[in-house]
Amino acid sequence: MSTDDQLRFPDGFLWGAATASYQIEGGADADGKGLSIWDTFSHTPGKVFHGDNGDVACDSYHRYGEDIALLKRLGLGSYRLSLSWPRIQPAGRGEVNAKGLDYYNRVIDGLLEAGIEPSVTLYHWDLPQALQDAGGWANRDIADWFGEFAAIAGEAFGDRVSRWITLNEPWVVAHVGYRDGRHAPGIRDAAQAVAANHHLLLAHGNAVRAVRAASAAPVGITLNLAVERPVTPEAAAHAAVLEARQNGVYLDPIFHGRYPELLDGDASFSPAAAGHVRDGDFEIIGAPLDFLGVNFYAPHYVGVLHPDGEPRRGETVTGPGAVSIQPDGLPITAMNWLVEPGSIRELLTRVVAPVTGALPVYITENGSSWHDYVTQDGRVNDLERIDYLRGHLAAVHGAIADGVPVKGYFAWSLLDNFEWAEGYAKRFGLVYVDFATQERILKRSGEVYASIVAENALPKA
Ligand code: PNW
Repeated sequence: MSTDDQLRFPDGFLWGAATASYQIEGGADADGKGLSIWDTFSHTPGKVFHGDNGDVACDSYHRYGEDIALLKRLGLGSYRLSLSWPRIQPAGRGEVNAKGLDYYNRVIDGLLEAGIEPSVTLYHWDLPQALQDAGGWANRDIADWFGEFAAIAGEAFGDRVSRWITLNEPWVVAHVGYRDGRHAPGIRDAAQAVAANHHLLLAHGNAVRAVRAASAAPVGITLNLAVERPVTPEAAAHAAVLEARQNGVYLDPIFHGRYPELLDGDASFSPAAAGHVRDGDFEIIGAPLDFLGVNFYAPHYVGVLHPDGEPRRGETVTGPGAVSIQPDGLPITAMNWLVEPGSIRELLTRVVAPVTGALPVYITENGSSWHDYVTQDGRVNDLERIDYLRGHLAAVHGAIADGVPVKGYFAWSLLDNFEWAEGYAKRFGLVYVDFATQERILKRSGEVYASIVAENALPKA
């Protein structure tokens, strides 16, 4: 698999890039689209850095042809895009907006013409506002609403989509949207968050069944899984609880038909303890999958809170008696996230593979944000992103060598875009976007990625 000077990836390894509807499309009220919770949230003063919103974003609603040309220039085998639910069902239930379906038909057909496989995420956070008005993910009925939406998408696109992802990062939806309120809908309520956790899983299970009824393409879910590293032996118990709260509450129901034992009795983190589980739920949630999608950016370091109850410099309290720590000596991205490539190999070998076994795994997102700028010669010399990319790909290669069946890698992101609560201030793209002119400039990292993709190998250098 490897020669002296390069790390070769397996034949057929799938190379891609990812985006999400609200982060790139714009066209916020074009052609009958309904409001999403991100339209509402981003237009609420104080919620998003600089008051930014996704009204225009990368204008991909109109410029998708340019985006497809960029994917082709990168030589990618697949594009991971998401569907805007309120573009297709403006009220979230019932009536279907034909013009919304038409947009995705144009994108999907354009990708196929360019020889690029569409990998479609059904839900990447832009919930129809009308459904939030009915309780959103905290209302159990959403499992049926989402099943209906998945059936519509399956029937419309199922003949041409190459793989389906039901949900993107349900942990972020429940935890960041309903528990700490940093994302739409901006709710701070542990009871709603733990309900959302369970309803997201039921919705996922219903969607698996609905798309399978309409499409032969493989189906999976994308989870953002945590690597919690204890900095002392005493911190190990805290690390295990934090991993159960983020990983176990999704992996265990999907793959083992139960919530994590470690959280038994904790009604603010275990949907079982909170009384949300009904007979038959785990049969729905455990619908067999064709792959697991994994998003990964950075590990966390966990320590024990000082006995005086005061977090020390660089520490943040993350649970009873537990703190997260920024260890010395590791680079930190513009998001304040640590750079430590070996952690993605640890994730795949220690966290993922013991649960998923022979099931194919795709890295559906991995990438980094830096303070990119255009130099006088019109280039973007994002050397930090190149280091991050090479380091993480080498570590993914290592996990494959360890026996983890990783079948593909999607860089986050194709384009600089609307980075949620951070607005346009945080750039993750392989392509720089000038948001004043919509000019797109391939960064040096994009050139490097294109050569890795063309070689199906990473130079060891
Ligand atoms: C993921 N957090 O988001 C998403 O899937 C992308 O849409 C996003 O742009 C990307 O990673 C980079 O942030 C996350 O606050 C956003 O814990 C925030 C958190 C986690 C993931």
